[in-house]
Order: sequence, then structure tokens, then C-alpha cells
Amino acid sequence: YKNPHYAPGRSVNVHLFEWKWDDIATECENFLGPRGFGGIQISPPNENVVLWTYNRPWWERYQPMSYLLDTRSGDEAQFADMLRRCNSAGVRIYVDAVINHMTGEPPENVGTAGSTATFSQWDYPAVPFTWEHFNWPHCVIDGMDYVNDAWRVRNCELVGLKDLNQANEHVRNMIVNFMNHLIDLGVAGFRIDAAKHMWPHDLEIIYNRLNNLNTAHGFPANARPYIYQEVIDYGGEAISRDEYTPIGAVTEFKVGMELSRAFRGNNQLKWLESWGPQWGLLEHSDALTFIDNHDNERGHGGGGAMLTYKEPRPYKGAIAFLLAHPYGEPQIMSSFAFHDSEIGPPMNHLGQIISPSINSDGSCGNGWVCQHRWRQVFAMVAFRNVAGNTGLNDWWSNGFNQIAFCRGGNAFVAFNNDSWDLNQNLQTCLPAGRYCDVISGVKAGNTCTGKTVTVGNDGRAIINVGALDYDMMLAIHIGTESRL
Ligand code: ARE
Ligand code: CA
Repeated sequence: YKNPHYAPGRSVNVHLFEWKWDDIATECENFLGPRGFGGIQISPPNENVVLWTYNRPWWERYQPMSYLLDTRSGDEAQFADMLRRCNSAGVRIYVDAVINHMTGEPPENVGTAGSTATFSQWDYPAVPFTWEHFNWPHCVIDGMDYVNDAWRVRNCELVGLKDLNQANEHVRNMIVNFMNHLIDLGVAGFRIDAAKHMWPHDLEIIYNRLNNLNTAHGFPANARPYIYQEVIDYGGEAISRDEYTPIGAVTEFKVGMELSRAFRGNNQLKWLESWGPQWGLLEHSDALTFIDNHDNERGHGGGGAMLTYKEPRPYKGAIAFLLAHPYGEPQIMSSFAFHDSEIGPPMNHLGQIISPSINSDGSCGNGWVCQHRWRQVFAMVAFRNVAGNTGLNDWWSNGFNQIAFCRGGNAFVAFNNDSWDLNQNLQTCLPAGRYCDVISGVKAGNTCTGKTVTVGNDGRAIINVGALDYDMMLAIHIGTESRL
């Protein structure tokens, strides 16, 4: 369950938060496929309650009404078409699976597929679930439970969301049928929403009943779905991420916390020499890593002061480090712009999502941030693909906030988060030649619109990253985007 089954030569998952299936299919063909992205985390594809009372917030999608595949992102036919097109483009799809609970008791009770429920009776006829499929006695998690009561965190309601009993055979069957339907349609795996709130033993039984990935979509025979479980664990809670690593991968929230701290200038970059489990992080093969996610970029889920698109310079530095370093299975957030942390995606007066537009420079419009289309981000995806499974070597630091390292003999990156220039003769590990820095520009024919780096026969080169440069990093590699 810990292999994302990316197509060969690919890496990096991108969360296309609240995107429509048709738009994702087009993005796979036009951008993500050609640029070497490995996969996409999509928003929950199953029916959720419609909340006009709150002007259709993004979080209505975390309130399931049924497992019908019909949401603001599209219907089942569009979902299936997206899977065919993205898998053909070499890009995998991972579903955000909301299986801990159904809705709360919202003021409205019609779902995106038209289903209704009687919340006061725990009755969801479109699944169907009734009161006997939920955890009793009724209780709601309070803040202290996270510290000292694992049972309540798993058997009481998360923010009032009706808590399913995954020990119940009917509940297991409904969940397994839902997930197997998605696997058969071609998905490569799942983000398990609120995994902390379910018993690992019940989850293990559910995972073991999942089908192998669909070979008609290009997966190898006997491939198991990739499973990454959302467990927020900064330490000091009754429930540990370590309870979940035996059954699948786990979201490593400490990565965003530590890299945000460092790239904001509150911890020296030199310490990153030991980045990985020595920092108290999960083992490499257990960790899904990211800077920000859809919750903490807007102060939900406990927040955590993560860097987001609102602080672009240090944010891009942190993402570049995340992607350049071999540790973990990285995921990039791709957001819509917001001031109000509850507001939903760009939408018209009917509540329909407005598609991102693509500007002439390749960036997105219509209110979409599209971090994955920022040059500094997609260039580092290519960097990671070129680095492949090489290790980290030739670490250098100035003893403060200037660092550099190689990935085997394939790729080199340098960062400067000091208030003075980096201007050094460094070992790049690359073959002699001229390279285009993929951060400050792009290769255009035989020239480079950004910085050019000349590597000598000894692999060394003069590296310049000015304190006032637009970006704090420089990256070169042996791929075609960088070699002049
Ligand atoms: C909404 C309203 C609530 C209302 C509820 C029910 O905001 O006021 O009571 O509906 O009517 C998202 C939003 C929620 C939203 C929910 C349903 O963030 O605000 O509630 O959708 O619409 C904990 C969990 C973790 C969870 C975070 C948010 O452990 O799993 O809380 N994250 C996932 C998703 C969220 C989603 C849900 C779960 C629910 O990523 O987007 O909620 O499906 C410490 C603990 C953490 C804890 C954190 C916050 O850090 O360690 O475990 O996270 O505090 O309590
Ligand atoms: Ca639960």
C-alpha cells in the first residue's frame, strides 16, 4: 500500500483542490502529463450535502450524503473519462476518501446527486446507512480527547459529523464497494481522510478487501492501491502516526512545519544536512510529504503556520527543497485564491465551479492559483524526475543559511536564505558543460532566459544566488530543460 505506482520516470503528486473532472482531464493532457507529474489528489468524488446556507463552502465536500459519484466536480461519466485520459497521459489519480463519517446536522438536507437524509435518525437511504451503522453512545470529540483519550477520538464525532462504525460488517461492505468501484474505474489509490478517527484494525480489514489496480489502465498485475492516511501528529497526542504505518503510508505534517520554519528564516538551513528521520520524521517509505494542505493553508485542521502561496518567495524555496531532497513522497498544493477561509472555489450564481483559465504565460486565471504551473515548481518536478533514485551527495553549507547539494551526478541545487549574496565555487557533480538554471529562466533554443552556469571538467562551477534575487535558489540538471 506504500507504492504510488507512478508511471516510469515520474514523481510528485499535486492536489487539484476543487477542480472539475473535465478540467483535470484536460490538464493531464496539456500540462501534467508532458511535464512529468506523477499523480493528482482529487477532491472527494462522492455525493455531499449542498450548503447554500454557508454559500457553498469548500468543506461541504467533507460531508457525505452517499457514495454516488456526482458532485460539483462532475458526474460518474465525467469521472470515468478523466481516469481514462489521465492514465493515458501517464498521470495517476488518488481519491480523497471520506469514510469516517457522513454529514453533521446541517440546515439543509439535499445532496449534490439529489439524495436526502434524515439526520436526526442517522438515516442515509441512498447508501443505505441507518442508526445501527454508527457509533454509540453518541458523543462529540473535545479538544482534550486528542491529548488523552484515543477511544473518544475514534468513536465520537469529529466536529459533529455522524460517526460511522467501521467494525460493523455492513459499513465495511459499503465502504469497500465504494472504493472498489473507484479502483475498477482506474484510480491508483486513496488519501484516507480523518484516518486518526478510525481504528487501525478496522482500516486494515477494509484495505485488505480492496481490489488490485485495474490493469486495463496500465497498472502492473497484482498492484495494490497506494494508501496515504491523514493522521495529524506533531507529537504529544493519545494517537500516534506510528499506529498507522504498519497498514499504509501516512501524511507527515512535521515536514511542512519544519520547512516553513526554516525557509521563513526561523531555523538555519545548514541544519537540513540531516533532513529525514533524524528530525523525528517518519521513515522515508512511510511518508507523504508536503508544505501546506487544503486545511492548514486556510487555518483549518489546527493550522500550523505553514508557508502558503501568500508568501511566495519562501514558499517556493521550501517546495524546491521538498522536491530536490530524496526524502519522502512529495505532494504539491494547487489552490484557489481566498481571503475568507470558509469560501468555496470560484463559482457562478448557480454554485457551479468556474474553470481555471490559462493565461498566455501559462499561469492560471479566474481565481485559481495553480502552484503547479509556477515555473519554479514544475521545474523542480522535472529536477526530481531527472534525479531519479540517486541519493544525496556533496552537501555544502556556509554554516548559516546557504546550502547546496547534488543528486548523484544528475542534478545540483543551491539555496540562499541569508541576507548576503551566495557567490561560491561549488562542486555540482555534473558533466562539464553549460547549463541553464531552471529556476530563474527557461532554455530557449541554445540560450537561457535566466542564469547560465558553466561547469568545468572537475565538476565545479561558480554559483551565484544574490540575497535580493527574485528567487532564493538555483537548480541545474542533465535533463534537456537545463543542458545548453
Ligand atoms: C464543518 C464546520 C463545523 C461543523 C461541521 C459539521 O466547519 O463547524 O461542526 O462542518 O457540520 C472540513 C473542515 C471542517 C468542516 C468539515 C465538514 O475543516 O471545518 O466542518 O470539513 O464540512 C482534525 C482531524 C482531521 C481533520 C481536521 C479538520 O483529525 O482529520 O480536524 N481533517 C480532515 C480534512 C478536513 C475535513 C475533515 C477531516 C472532515 O482534511 O478538510 O474538515 O472530513 C489537532 C489534532 C488534529 C485535528 C486538529 C483540529 O491538531 O491533532 O487531529 O484535526 O487539532 O481539530
Ligand atoms: Ca470515527
